Amino acid sequence: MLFLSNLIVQMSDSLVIIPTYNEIENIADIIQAVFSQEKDFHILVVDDNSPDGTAAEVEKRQKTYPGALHLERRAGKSGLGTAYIHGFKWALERHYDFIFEMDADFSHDPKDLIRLYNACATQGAGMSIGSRYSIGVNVVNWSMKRVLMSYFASKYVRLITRIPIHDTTAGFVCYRRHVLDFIDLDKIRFVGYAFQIELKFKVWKSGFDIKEVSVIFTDRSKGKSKMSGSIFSEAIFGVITMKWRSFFSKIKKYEA
Ligand SMILES: Nc1nc2c(ncn2[C@@H]2O[C@H](COP(=O)(O)OP(=O)(O)O)[C@@H](O)[C@H]2O)c(=O)[nH]1
Ligand SMILES: [Mg+2]
Repeated sequence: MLFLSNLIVQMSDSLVIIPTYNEIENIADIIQAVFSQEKDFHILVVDDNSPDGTAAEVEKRQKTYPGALHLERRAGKSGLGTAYIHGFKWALERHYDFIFEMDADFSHDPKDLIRLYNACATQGAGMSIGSRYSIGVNVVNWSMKRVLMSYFASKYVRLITRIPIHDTTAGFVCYRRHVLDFIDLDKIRFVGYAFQIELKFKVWKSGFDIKEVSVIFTDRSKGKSKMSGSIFSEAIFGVITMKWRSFFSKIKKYEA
């Protein structure tokens, strides 16, 4: 029976990628929360050798979730963007059809995973985005300064790029496999919020349908944010560079 239940677990079509750096206070709970959802999701944690032992905590739990909880360890802190690229490639080498981005810190509610999944699986989107700004501003516990920065950064990106998305820096996302397969992941250049913008821009320019699903984003209650001034300015200046480049090298359209 155990064998049978393992087989069932191993057959999930969905992989949730969680990048981690010093998330020891959150990692066990977030794993548990994802595995408590009604739909079976698999998890890949991409840890950058967190000094607090996040990876060891994941390893401990792998025995409880054989075949469903995966861990990739990288040598050192190399940024969220490259952690996701690593995770996407890992997922594409396997059978997953729906590939998710999610933070470890409960800012993204695991209950919304199924809503993102449905937007792709039943409503035909190539990419769905857990959006803070599609209906008003759905952010809880951030300082007013950070809400304003994030909100106006999103507006700014929309203005420069013309991308029809309200939350352009969102990091709660579901992709259909063929979308990530089509995008040239080796050409993604940015690391922080700019990485999130760049991917959305390329997916949109390639002609895929993107759906925003309204979610409530809650600031972390445990652990520390890794957001920094340099990540923010990468986004602000990166958008201009990205737009400029797009005039010279056209992004290929996907043909189904
Ligand atoms: N692997 C990896 N994960 C990272 C890195 N920087 C941030 N993260 C993770 O990415 C997620 C979002 O980071 P967070 O600090 O919460 O950013 P914020 O939500 O913008 O304040 C969390 O799960 C972090 O642990 C990194 O350099 N490498
Ligand atoms: Mg966070």
